[in-house]
Parts: sequence; structure tokens; C-alpha cells
Amino acid sequence: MQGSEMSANAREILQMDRSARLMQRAVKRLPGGVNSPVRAFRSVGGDPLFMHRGEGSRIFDADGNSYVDYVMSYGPLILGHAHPEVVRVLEETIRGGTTFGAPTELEVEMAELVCEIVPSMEMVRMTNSGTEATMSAIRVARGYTGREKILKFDGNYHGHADALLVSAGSGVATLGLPDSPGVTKGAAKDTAVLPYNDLGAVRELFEREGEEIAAVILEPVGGNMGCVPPVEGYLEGLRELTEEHGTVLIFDEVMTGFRLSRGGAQERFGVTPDMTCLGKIIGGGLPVGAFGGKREIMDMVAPSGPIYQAGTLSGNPLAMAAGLTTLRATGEPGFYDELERLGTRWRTGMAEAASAGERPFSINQIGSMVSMFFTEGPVTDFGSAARSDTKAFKDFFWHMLRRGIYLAPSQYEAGFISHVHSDEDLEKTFEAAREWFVSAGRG
Ligand code: KE4
Repeated sequence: MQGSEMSANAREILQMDRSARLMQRAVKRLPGGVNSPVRAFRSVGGDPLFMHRGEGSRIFDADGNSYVDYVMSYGPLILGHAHPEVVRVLEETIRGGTTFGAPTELEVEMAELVCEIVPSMEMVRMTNSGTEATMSAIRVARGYTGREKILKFDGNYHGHADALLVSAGSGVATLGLPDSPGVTKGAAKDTAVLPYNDLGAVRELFEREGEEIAAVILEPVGGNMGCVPPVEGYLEGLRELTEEHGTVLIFDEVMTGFRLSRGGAQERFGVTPDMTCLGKIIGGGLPVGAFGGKREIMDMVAPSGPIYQAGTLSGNPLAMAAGLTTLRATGEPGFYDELERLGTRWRTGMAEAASAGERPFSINQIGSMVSMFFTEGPVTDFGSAARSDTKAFKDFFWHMLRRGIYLAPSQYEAGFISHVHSDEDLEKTFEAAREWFVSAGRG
């Protein structure tokens, strides 16, 4: 059976009437029918699933189908859906109101806990999303250094602020090109873009322009080209180069923060940046982002310093309650050992499943972040990730969905295992994957 037939058949077999009807209404009033592009299933074709509720490691769509969920809202739900303690705390907190536009004790508790957990954090500011966190961190780094240039990496996504919606320019120039209409050349001109995991390229740029670079921002483990860990010595090399040139090193840990260890990738790899951006898990499923780092840098943030940054709902009590409950739960003994066990089991089980077939595959896994690529690999940057057979991914996606396994609808998204995923969830995943690889032939 050809791939496209397989995908179509998979769609037919899934009862998706209510999702389809909702999509017909949605597209009339929401661009693409969604509030965030990846949800529209454009990379895998067909109408998106509309979800109704989640419980633990499972999610239930509008037609009542249930799935083992590896999207987990793209990272926030490390405790799984509707964790009883998070629900209880939210029910209690909401009775006192949701937001006051005034400081509260919960924000102080959150700031103290984040600074206790995350090695680079001496001071922190709450925002409402990861985008706000990275946008603000870039502004602060520029204000602190008095420099304008920043460096980001191909395949890293830092949210949709103009200066960061920039793709790799032509070769040597390295200066970025707007990655979306509406991003002006002016907004992009100070953003250089280099390949991820290529320390030599960064060294060359710093030799040429190091004293002009305000900040280097990166995902310490890539999660937006699929899961792509740093190669040996990469993070350490960036730390040295930025130290040498007075450049602010920013780890965008919106995805990796509190996921790869309690202190994030910076704790796991033992490399401490000057600033860190957080999101997802810090909000426990509610909208929260944060940026912070060295006191001498953060002291420059308004109102203690001149660099402006603000937000009506930043640090609101409801979001703080959900985030605090989640971060406290991650401090339980053995919490990350279980995530490591599940992640390692996922890697070995999926490798066994894929080896039953003849399709090329490459698995990247670190802690509870996972990706299966349909290419020989290794996948170490966006270029190698883009060599993955995305048609095979599309067929695999619909096959897994039909078997009750919900993967992110794009090859370039990482998968997330929560603390409440079970061995049964994983075995069900391996069985469904094995079935696809055996039936998929050579492709
Ligand atoms: P938000 O503004 O979406 O909260 O965070 C932006 C962001 C910043 N940094 C990193 C490393 C991120 O992964 C993200 C957002 N991640 C995407 C998933 N690839 C969110 C999903 C979506 O855009 O709908």
C-alpha cells in the first residue's frame, strides 16, 4: 500500500467527524483554524484533531478517541495532564481571584525557587510566554553590553519576536534574512545565523566580530528540529568564546528547563550561561515564561534599571500556583531517575521496533525528550534533520494515530515523555511502531 493511500486510509479509519466539523467552523474565524500553526497538521496533511480533555499520559479528542500523548502540549506537562495536586491547588487559588496587577507572595516564592534550582539564576523576571522571555532577554543583553549584534543557530526556535524570526543568510555574510513577511530587514540585520553544533563557525565569527556581539542565544539541546543534543564540547566552547569577548551567553531553556534535570540542560551539562529563558514546565500548563541570570545584568531591568520590560499578567497568582506545584513535584526523590528510565526504554524499544523493518531511521533521545528521524543519521543539526524522509514520517504519524499514539504532527518537533507515562504506554507504542516498519518495506 503506497504511503499516501496509507495516510488517507488511516484518516478514514479514525472516527474524526466532530473534529472535521469543528475545523469547518474554526477556519472561518481563526487563521488556519488554530491559535498556533503547528496544531493545524499542515506537515502531515488532513484536518487536525480537536482535543477535549487530558488525563495523565492520555489525551481524548472531540470524537472520544483516546491516545497515549507524546505531544504533552509541546513540553509543559511533565506531570501529565490534570495532575490531581495541580488541579487541587488551582481550585483553591482561583477562589481568591486570578490576578491583581500587584506583587504577591506567590511570585516571591516562585522567584526564590527558580533561583534555588537553576544554576545561572541570581534574579528572575516572570513573563507570559517563552517568546516574551527570549525577546526580553535579547533586549537586556543588548542594553547591558551596549552592543547590537546577536547570534542564533539554524534549527533553533526562540518564539516569534522579530529579531529571532531570522533564517540563515547567504554563506559568509551570516547576517540573517527575515524568516517571515512583516519582519523587516532592519529587524533582521543584526541577527547572525550559523549552523548548530559547529563550534568552528562560531569561532570564525567571533574572530571577525566578537567585540560587536551582544549575545549568543541557543537551545542547549535542540527541540525545534526534532531532538538534537549538543555534540561533545559544544556548550563548553560557546561558554569560553562568549566569556573571552564579553558576550552574554543565553540558554533558551523554554523546552529543556526542569526537563533534562531539575536545573535544566545547564545543570545536566555543567555549563552555566549568563542568562536563561524559561517557559512551558515553569507554568505547569498555564501561560508562564521567565528570563533571568546574573544579578549585575538583571539589575538593569526596569524599574531597578533603565531597560524596559513589563506585562499585565506576568506572575499572576493562578499561573504561579500551577507552576510552583509542578516545580515542587519535580523535587521529589527519584523524579528524574524515572524520566531517564522511561526515556532510555523508549529509545531501545523504538530501535528494536524500527529494526524489524528495512526503513532507515535514527533516534535521538536525551532524558524524556525523544525523536525518531527517517534517515540514516546521525542527526546533529538542521541540515541533517532536513534529510529525514518526511513522507515516511507522515505515514508513520497517521499509522500511530490510528493505533492510539499521538505524536507531534511534524518531524521537526520533539516528543515528550511525562513522569506518569507507563511501561504499558511504551509497549503499546513499540508494538504500533513495529507494525508500521514491518509493513513499510524499503520505501
Ligand atoms: P512560546 O512563546 O510558544 O511559549 O515559547 C516560544 C519558544 C521559545 N523557545 C523554545 C526553545 C521553544 O520551543 C518555544 C516554543 N516551542 C514550540 C514547539 N516547538 C511551541 C509550540 C507552538 O508554537 O505551538
